[in-house]
Amino acid sequence: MNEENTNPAEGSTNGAGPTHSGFVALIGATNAGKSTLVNRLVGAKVSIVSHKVQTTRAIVRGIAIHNNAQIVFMDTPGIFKPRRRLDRAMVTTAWGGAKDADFIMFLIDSERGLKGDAETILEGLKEVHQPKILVLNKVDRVNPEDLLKLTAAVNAVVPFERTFMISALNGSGCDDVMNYLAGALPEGPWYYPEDQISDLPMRQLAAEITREKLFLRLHQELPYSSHVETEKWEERKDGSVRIEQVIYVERDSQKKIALGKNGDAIKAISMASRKELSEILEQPVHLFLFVKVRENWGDDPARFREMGLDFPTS
Ligand SMILES: Nc1nc2c(ncn2[C@@H]2O[C@H](COP(=O)(O)OP(=O)(O)OP(=O)(O)O)[C@@H](O)[C@H]2O)c(=O)[nH]1
Ligand SMILES: [Mg+2]
Repeated sequence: MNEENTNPAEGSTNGAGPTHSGFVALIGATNAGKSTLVNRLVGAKVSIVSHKVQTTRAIVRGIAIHNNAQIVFMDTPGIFKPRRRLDRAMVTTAWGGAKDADFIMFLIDSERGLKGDAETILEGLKEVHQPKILVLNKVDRVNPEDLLKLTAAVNAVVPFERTFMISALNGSGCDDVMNYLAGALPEGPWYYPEDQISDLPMRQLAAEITREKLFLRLHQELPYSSHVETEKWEERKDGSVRIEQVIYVERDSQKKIALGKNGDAIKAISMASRKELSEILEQPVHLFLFVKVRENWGDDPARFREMGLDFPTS
């Protein structure tokens, strides 16, 4: 945080014209690459990514500055057909994010096209009245002709202001998106100090990083019934930090999976998480992971609050 600059709009652009700012919600099916794109546009990891579906659970704001504009990207959970209570909370949150935004970015995995959830979301977007842009992602995986067909098919249902073809993974086309948004967002003061890139408290980002490693390591075995919380954060005199986290699972059998044979899984998860955390924090990290069973945490309102989600009552 820049303590001296209490009014974020002041002095931020070196006098080069008025400032612009606004919120841009990324909406799309799960696994479309929304979090990858937010990290790319912000230029730092603010939201976790995995090859599994339903990685993002709550709205994460990633903040980028481009030209005179401060663009606040709202990474939302992917939209899909909800089954469990947690699913419903995630999907409601994603649509809620769209309502709060100045701009909507609808992200499609070009390889999948409108198959499955993307088509349902597109229908839902008819009712959303903010300006919308279409972003066809993963163009590194498809041939250009298919992209033109997809562009036409999507715009025939909902007309978008613009269509962009990008790869969030290798960055192609991403500058065009930034240039467009920076010019299109309304004039106004910046919402955050210029050196802030996320609104997620460090404790929560640290929990998310561990959850990402858990997802990556236990992709087949561990279902979505896991949740990570940071319980202790202790800065030490020698400049290092001691972090204690708990991985909550719903059943004893899941605890065994999270620990792995001879503790192999938890060790690997801990090592990967510690490595990334010490890079982000730029200080040595001592990470202690514990696995606990908390039956039906997926029905516990307190856990939802901790994740930044509203608790659906039905
Ligand atoms: N080939 C390719 N893969 C990509 C691209 N963008 C994202 N991916 C991959 O797609 C997978 C899903 O990415 P995420 O960013 O987690 O997707 P998401 O839309 O945030 O998913 P949820 O949070 O589950 O809704 C990851 O394995 C990414 O590496 C891209 O441009 N090209
Ligand atoms: Mg995500």
